[in-house]
Amino acid sequence: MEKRTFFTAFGSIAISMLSVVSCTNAGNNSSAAIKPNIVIIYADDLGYGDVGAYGATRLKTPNLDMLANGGVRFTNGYATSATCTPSRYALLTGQYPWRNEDAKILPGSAPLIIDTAQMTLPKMLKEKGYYTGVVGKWHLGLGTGIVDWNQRVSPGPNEVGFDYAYIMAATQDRTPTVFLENGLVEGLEKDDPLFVDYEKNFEGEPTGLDNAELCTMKWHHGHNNSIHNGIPRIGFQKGGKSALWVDEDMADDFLGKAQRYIQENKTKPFFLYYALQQPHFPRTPNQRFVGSSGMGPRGDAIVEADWCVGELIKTLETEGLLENTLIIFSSDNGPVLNDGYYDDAVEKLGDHKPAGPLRGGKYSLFEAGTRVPFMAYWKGKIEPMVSDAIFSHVDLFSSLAKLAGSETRGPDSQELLEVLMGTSQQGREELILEATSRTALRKGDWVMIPPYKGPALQTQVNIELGNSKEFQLYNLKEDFGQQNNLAKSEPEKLQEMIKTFENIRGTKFEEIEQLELK
Ligand code: NG6
Ligand code: CA
Repeated sequence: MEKRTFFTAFGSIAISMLSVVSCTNAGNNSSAAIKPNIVIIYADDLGYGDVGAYGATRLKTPNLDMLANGGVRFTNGYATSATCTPSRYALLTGQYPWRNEDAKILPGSAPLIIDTAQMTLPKMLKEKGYYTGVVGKWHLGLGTGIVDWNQRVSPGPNEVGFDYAYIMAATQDRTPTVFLENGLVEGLEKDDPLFVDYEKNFEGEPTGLDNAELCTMKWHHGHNNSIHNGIPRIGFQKGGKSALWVDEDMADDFLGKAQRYIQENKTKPFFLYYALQQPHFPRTPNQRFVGSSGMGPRGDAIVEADWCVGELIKTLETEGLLENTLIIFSSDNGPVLNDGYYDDAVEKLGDHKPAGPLRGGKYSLFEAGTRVPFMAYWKGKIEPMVSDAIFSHVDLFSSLAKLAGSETRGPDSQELLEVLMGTSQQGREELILEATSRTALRKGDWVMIPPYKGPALQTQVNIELGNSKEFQLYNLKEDFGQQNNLAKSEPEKLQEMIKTFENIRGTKFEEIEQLELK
């Protein structure tokens, strides 16, 4: 009776209390009721062997190890390409990069290579109610041709699905050496406009080639155009002095923006693509990290990147978001020591193996080109485990779509959410690997690399590219380091692999070869 009276008298209050209770439950009960935040942290040129959890011993990466050991640590996680632009293109579009002939390493003046009509990862997430942001390295082109850096630069990240964008246009070694916030060069003053050119220098401007006395970092190959901060770059630029970045502060700049993005958007589901610039050239760790690895700037930059990841995790924790955030960490391609400057990476390497036990490195069709550290961490939701399933970054599109409740799928992207979450080990059956426009096939335990002309060794970077006059066939289960070419002793397997390769590529090998070597 009393109860009835209560409900009659306070009917509306009782109802609103009930809805408060159900909301709170939804908040605690992460994925089923509310959408988790998604953070993709993407390092630049970090190798399979550069992380403690993947076997590095001299190099300490406690925060990456926490993600790897507390989540799913993939041993067969792949970037789609052995270089940056194509890998990032596939990550954001769910499409293999070799389907787009513009998806190659781009100059800082290149137009945007993602069609603004194309479906993208951030667009798809936006449709499902996510706020979307990118902080860090872009390298997918900006504008439509001739860019005026003194106006809003468009189309760019905002036009392909990002609500917020704080980026460097291309790479740290390329002009323009400025940040853009939602298309506008940050800190630019009207009376000192910024100009960029990749063909010719601006009259009177010093270059690495002619003005070695102005360079504090010495170039080894390439990297001898405009000088900023004592570092000669690829590409020419003039003016925009107030907007030029300080290389040693770049990690702090990006981290600060990423943290602010999280703090400002914590009440809605958000997606953050945090694209670290380390350990790509030029390696300019902040003074706080100089000497921290004992391996010179490359090691120090990795220690710095690891610290950035730790700080970002702390922010998620402080904001009470860690249990409702899926964190994915990986790298856009494999490692390189000397990519164009003298910086002691080779001299101070000691016994550290950036590629771990894998053959090759950045630019290579061998495994170290594309197989990278890759882990998925979600506190309280993902059980710690090691997964040997094959998972490519191109699969993140469809897998995250499933997580966000979207039916949209990427053209080459397999929906492998359970694999990502560690509840299944059924990964991809096969995968096309790409390195500087050459392609190969991974299928099951096997890798087939078709014959390619061109040098076997890229001498300047000292990396085996995977080129050979012969077909190459490796069984990764028995031969992790790809030392025994079984193409001659396993002719049936070879034929099967060629057939699968041609089927996926949609063209005969001979035509592919001509296409890529012209
Ligand atoms: C190469 C650069 C290299 C690096 C790379 C892009 C020369 C000689 N080499 O052309 O230093 O910038 O492009 O790297 O210029 S990536 O990780 O962004 O793909
Ligand atoms: Ca890269």
